[in-house]
Amino acid sequence: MRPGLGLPALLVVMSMATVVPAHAETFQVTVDKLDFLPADIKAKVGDTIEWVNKDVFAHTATVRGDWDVMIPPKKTGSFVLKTPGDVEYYCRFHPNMKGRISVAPK
Ligand SMILES: [Cu+2]
Repeated sequence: MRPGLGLPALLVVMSMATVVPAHAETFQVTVDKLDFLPADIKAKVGDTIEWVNKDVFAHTATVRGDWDVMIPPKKTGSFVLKTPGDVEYYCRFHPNMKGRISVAPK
């Protein structure tokens, strides 16, 4: 008996992998003990920032007058960068937590 499903299943897996756009990156920022690490990131439009919260309380990544990402305790929050420029973000619950993203055009 020949196993009939092996090759088609492999092709499906390979075509799924090619759907991911090669040029967009994901940057991880660890949130630990009231700190964004790294606090300074260089990215470009279309990239994703993913915050990984190691603390047992919630944080946010908030840009005044613009976007706001909730980062629940022991979970992640993410945001896709849409506009170029330098952004400074902070946590609404702990305003002395600060980070910076320098967003280059695509
Ligand atoms: Cu916070």
